[in-house]
Amino acid sequence: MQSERTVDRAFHPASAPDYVPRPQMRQLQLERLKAVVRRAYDHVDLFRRRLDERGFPPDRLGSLSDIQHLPFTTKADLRDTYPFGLFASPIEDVVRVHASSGTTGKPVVVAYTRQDLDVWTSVMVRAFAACGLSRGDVLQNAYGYGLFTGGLGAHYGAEALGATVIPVSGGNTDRQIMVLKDFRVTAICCTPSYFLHLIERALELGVSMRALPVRVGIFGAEPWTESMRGHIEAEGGIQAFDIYGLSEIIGPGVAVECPCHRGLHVFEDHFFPEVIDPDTGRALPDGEEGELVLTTLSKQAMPMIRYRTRDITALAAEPCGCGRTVRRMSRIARRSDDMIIIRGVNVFPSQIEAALLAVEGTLPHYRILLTRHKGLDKMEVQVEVTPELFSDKIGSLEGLRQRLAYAMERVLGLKVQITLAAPRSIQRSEGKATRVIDRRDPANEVRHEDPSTVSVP
Ligand code: DLL
Repeated sequence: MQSERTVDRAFHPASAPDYVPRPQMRQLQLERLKAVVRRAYDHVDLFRRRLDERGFPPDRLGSLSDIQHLPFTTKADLRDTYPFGLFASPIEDVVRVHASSGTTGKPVVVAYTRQDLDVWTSVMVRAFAACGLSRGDVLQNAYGYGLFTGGLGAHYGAEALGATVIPVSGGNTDRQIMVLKDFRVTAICCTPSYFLHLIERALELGVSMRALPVRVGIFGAEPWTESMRGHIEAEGGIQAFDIYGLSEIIGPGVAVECPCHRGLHVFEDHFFPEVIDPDTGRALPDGEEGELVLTTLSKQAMPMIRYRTRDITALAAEPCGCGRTVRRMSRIARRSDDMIIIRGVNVFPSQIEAALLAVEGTLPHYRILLTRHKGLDKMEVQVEVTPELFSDKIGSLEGLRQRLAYAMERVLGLKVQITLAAPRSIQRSEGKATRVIDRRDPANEVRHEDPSTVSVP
């Protein structure tokens, strides 16, 4: 309905598929699913072998629910076929390659045909339009340019939208602040942790982000919480939107929030979402939380059939106040593989972030340090405190420490050592933040960052 669409500041014609009636969308999805499975079967050994093993040739696909008969694809499959083994297009048709490198082993390589890049650009146009951007906006693109998909993905989308793009890339923080200030920037995209760093550095340079014309931030590539959004919006004087994506599927632009901020709309005409029980692989109904599985519906160079993302979410089909009909997924607060098991208790970093930020006096800069003493696991949470509190009497610091320890024990059911750190003492990230440092096995120190990350220069 047109009146509901006006919630968005800018409706871009490319956004039309976001509003199609559900039966029409499902019809389109089925047609595309059949075509993509056929393409994968005909051109990729791995998919052909797996479908043959299941006795499920592509022409048996009769309805969307038949998708559950298709085999899953995992990151291990990408590694095993490194670098080009899952390509469904000859190299002459591949016009771009990106890669996300892990801390160990070979990177995951992904490929795009000309048409794939056009699709990517179109979903990014829809993403930016959903965040209220339009022609006339000046976007500072501080996602890293390079093998990481963030920089170029956002770049072409914003240009196609008609916005003015500043391709500043990640890092060089003082220059970022100069650009923000001097180029009349109205929107910025980067990781949420890097935006926090920008706010803080700007203040040190005597620049208040709140006083600048920047009004929108489009943040993603790493998990962040509602509490973090509250902090970012208050300190940055902006409206913050969550954008989700992953290299294996396309890059940024799989899903994005609209101004209602009630979950992220998935661009379902190109990416078919399912949520499964990560232990059994069983599909879960809308509303239930589980692992997000995505199938690309239009990818040519590298189709992905039922890719297990490891990201935990739930799908919502109810109508959204913005008028979009495409389903929403809840924000990704955690991955199935970022769970820390400490003395038998399961802990997710997002629970720690939410508990920390709920206590007044802390800053959203923290690290989780895991060690082992005489066979017993220990968890230390280091968190920065506000400068006012830090220069205050020892008594108030001790009071804060106790409140934090109590909040942590209540949320996690676990005693946690709290260390209050001086403002600016915890290392800042320019791309994806590293929150967990696991020193339980010193010979094999593990940093719990997404293994698919690339460090953004
Ligand atoms: O991070 C693509 C991207 C770039 C998304 C810029 C958004 C903005 P990868 O490096 O392959 O791709 O990492 C993908 O990052 O599986 C999630 O675990 C995590 N992730 C991405 N966006 C979000 C988000 C890019 N909004 C992995 N919230 C994914 C939480 C996110 N986690």
